[in-house]
Amino acid sequence: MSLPEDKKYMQRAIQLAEYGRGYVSPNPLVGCVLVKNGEIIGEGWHRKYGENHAEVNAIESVTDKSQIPGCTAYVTLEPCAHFGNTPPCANRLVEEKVKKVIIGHRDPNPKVNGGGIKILKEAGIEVEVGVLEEECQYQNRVFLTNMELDRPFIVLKWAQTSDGFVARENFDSKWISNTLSRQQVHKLRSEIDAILVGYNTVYYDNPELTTRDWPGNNPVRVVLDPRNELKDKRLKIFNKKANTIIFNSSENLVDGNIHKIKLEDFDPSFVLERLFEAGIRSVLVEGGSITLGRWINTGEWDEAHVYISPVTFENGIPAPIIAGQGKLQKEKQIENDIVQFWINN
Ligand code: AOF
Ligand code: ZN
Repeated sequence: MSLPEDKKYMQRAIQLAEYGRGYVSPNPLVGCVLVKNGEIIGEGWHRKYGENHAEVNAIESVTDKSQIPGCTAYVTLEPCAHFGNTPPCANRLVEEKVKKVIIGHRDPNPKVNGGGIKILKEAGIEVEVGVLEEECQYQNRVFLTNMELDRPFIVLKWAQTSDGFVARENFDSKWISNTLSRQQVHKLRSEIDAILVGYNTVYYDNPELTTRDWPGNNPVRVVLDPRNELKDKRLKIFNKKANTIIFNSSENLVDGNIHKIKLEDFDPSFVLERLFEAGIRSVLVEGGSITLGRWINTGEWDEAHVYISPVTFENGIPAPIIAGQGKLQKEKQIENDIVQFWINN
């Protein structure tokens, strides 16, 4: 049974884990809090892929190490049991003589999958699993989707007018959402591994697809070019600011930051399979309406972020419709825009 106190410390661990978003992929977000006699003595989170796990950072944050034996560790994810980039966290918790470990959710990674819990229990450590489990799982929805479905997590995003258009008839889509909304999209880009768009979006909008309005890493830019039309090197997606993958039907080629991958079939499931093989764990599908429509038709999406502006176009390219597939989870106001967050049923 979890006590209100346990939830409080787990909530703090979730908050710490969140600082890793955008920096730890393909790893999960993990936070850890060490508590002794009702006081937090150490805190840590997994900061960057390849570096220390959350538990080790929490242990190392304790100034007086003699306080560690007998403490309780709150970890959002089951401590690992394997030698990967770092040694197993479960062993470290045993060595440090932690008395109790409270875990948010089990790690489905086949290298862990209960193994961490087993190590702790065999060493006589009290273990509790499932405190704020849903919250911890929601925070790690990208990692859990990767582990369970062997595919990237897919977020759809578009901006539409209040009368339901994503662009004018001439494909001009400028000035639908406001500046703050566009900044929010850059934040979203900084948290994701890749942004995917179709050829028309590159041709008509010439987007750079970077996170220039938000601190953080640029995602990989992915363009679908089934008719091999993408030639003009002045287009911004060819600049050196990020890597670009171009799926085409004629060649495989690596030229600096530009990777061309030949595909026979541009069905979303094949595209996703190749991206997953390339190490991409989350994809933001940003347009245009044909590409988004294709993803919606196959049902291959997890979340959709829809920016609705008060602007009206009266006619133009219609916005995708997901109401039949998705459930509206929440709505947020960004100045005069409304953002809807949908999740796939
Ligand atoms: C933990 N604490 O903070 C994280 C864990 O490649 P490595 O060595 O970093 O291992 C990555 C795997 O370890 C990852 O897939 C997941 O199963 C687990 N991540 N475990 O105890 C952490 N980030
Ligand atoms: Zn670990």
